[in-house]
Amino acid sequence: MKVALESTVITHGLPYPQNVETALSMENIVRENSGVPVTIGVLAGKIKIGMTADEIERMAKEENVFKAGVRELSIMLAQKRWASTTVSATARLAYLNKIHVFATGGIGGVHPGPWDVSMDLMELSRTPIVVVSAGPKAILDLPGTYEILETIGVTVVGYQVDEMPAFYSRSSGIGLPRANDPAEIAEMLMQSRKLGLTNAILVFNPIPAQYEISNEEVERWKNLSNQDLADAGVSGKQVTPFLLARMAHHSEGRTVKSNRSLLENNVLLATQIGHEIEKMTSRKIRSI
Ligand code: PSU
Ligand code: MN
Repeated sequence: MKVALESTVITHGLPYPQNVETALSMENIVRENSGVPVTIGVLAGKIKIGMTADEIERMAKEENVFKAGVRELSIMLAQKRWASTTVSATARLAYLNKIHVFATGGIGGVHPGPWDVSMDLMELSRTPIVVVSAGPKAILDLPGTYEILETIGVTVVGYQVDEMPAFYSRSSGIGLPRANDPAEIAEMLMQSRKLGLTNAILVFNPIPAQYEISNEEVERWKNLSNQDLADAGVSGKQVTPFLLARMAHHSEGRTVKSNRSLLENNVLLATQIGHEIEKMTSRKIRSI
């Protein structure tokens, strides 16, 4: 049973060497729970479904790896480039490779201010797999992101919670439907596919309580980071990596520790869901 993992969190989400440590630790969690980790990336124009530890390390160290969303994959392949894959690109590649479940940290979404909406959202509306995340990234407009998920028909559930988690913190004040266990989530995917729907089942899994950061602290670092963003004049696809790096700076590394913890927590849940999906799909094949 395979669990997909993305590579942009390695190249653009976490600093070196915590990025390599986290990526390898995520892979180990899948293995310890009887799954096969599949970290996805593009190496010199070749899609790699299951990077080796050496490839992960090389990508983590490299300065100029391109951050590829699904719309940039064709460019990377045609130009034989090195690229890490975001949630949108990883979800698509996982689905094409018959992988049903994918764990990440935070999904992209709606940025406050001038129009900037992640292609993660669009992709989640047309790729029928389970995606486990700790909420939209804290730097985003959370109510706006939740509303767009509704508009484009993405199934969103909270894992054993009734409130949307907010990445570094467990609460956002935004209510959402609750999922009770991994089998129930697997069943949602089965039912959704039976209905002929194309959307992902997006599972928001709150960060473990001991790594939670209060909304007040996050807000303070976010304001400082947004000021840095305005001063630096950064825009486009650099916005998210820039803000995550500034959050790490202002929090003196606390956001990095929390980010690692929520990623590991999501991988564990994704692996459990993956086993349930496998049981259901193998039952179906036997009964035909
Ligand atoms: N989750 C994290 N850190 C990250 C990301 C997710 O904990 O860096 C990455 C994902 O790859 C996601 C991307 O798809 O950030 C979103 O970028 P943008 O807002 O530019 O679409
Ligand atoms: Mn963007």
